Amino acid sequence: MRFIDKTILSSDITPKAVFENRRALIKTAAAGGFGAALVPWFSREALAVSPEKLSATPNTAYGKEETTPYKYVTSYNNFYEFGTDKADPASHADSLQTRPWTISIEGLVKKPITLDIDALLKIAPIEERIYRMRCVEGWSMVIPWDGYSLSKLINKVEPLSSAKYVEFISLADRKQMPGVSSNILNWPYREGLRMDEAMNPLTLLTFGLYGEVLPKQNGAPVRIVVPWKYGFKSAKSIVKIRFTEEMPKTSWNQFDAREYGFYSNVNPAVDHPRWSQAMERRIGDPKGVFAPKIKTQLFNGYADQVASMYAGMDLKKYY
Ligand SMILES: Nc1nc2c(c(=O)[nH]1)N[C@H]1C(S)=C(S)[C@@H](COP(=O)(O)O)O[C@H]1N2
Ligand SMILES: [Mo]
Repeated sequence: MRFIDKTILSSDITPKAVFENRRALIKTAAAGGFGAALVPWFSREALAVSPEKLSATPNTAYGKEETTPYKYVTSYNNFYEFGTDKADPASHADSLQTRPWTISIEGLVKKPITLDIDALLKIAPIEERIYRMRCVEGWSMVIPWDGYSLSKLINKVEPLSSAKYVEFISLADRKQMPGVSSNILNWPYREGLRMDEAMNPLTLLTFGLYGEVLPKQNGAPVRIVVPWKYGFKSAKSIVKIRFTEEMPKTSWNQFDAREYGFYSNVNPAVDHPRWSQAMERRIGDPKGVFAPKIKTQLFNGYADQVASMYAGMDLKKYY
């Protein structure tokens, strides 16, 4: 793994370089050039279909950190509709049909609408923003996402004043998603945000990463990205966005309400009942498992942009 890390320097992480690298990996793997244990993980990723470009204008106001190499972003995933192992989404998500794809925006809005994915893409200019992502399990990545602020879409549908929350509902189709046959979660995968959280400019309606259309394992063709909250709040492959008066029920909260609260803001001072949340392991660190863990920041480092929404709230109670 460390040998491969050296083949991609952070300075040449462009989609093209990544793609060429993947081709080189296929050849090396086919020639038996890696340790046997490495071959399945990398060759699966290497054989992924060649990605489709998505033009996006970088918006560096949101961050300039060094990004996690593409190969990790697209091969170490959580997407339980395709299995519970980190490698499952990359190996099984090929069966997901991402076109045609429609998304319906409904509930407490003046102008409910059903949009085709191509129409949705045209609502606002696509920006590329580098966000830190922190999974509740203790790992993190830095990902250049391509999308626009969800607020742009919300303004179009004109929520009623009674709309207090937004619910995100993922596709759940047994035929395309083998994991949906297991009852590990309550399908469809559902997540939610309070209205002010959904309107916060950081909340990104996301169509791509690294200047390419979202790989299926990352939630194609459209997902949400909420970088100050644990990763599970960022629902993938969304088919419905619903505005509600009541706090939506969410799949992980139904799984275990004590472990997965509705807010789930990244907070090093509030432990998960079964483990500490004080530290994180950055995936793709060249030192691998020997890399020192790093400190997790309150609101994942986005306090300047989001803390005011929680002023006066007891974050231990509203976890
Ligand atoms: N529909 C759906 N969305 C999901 C998940 C899932 O299992 N199903 N997993 C979540 C979790 S736990 C994380 S950490 C992120 C991972 O996103 P990534 O694989 O693009 O990094 O997706 C989130 N969105
Ligand atoms: Mo996660």
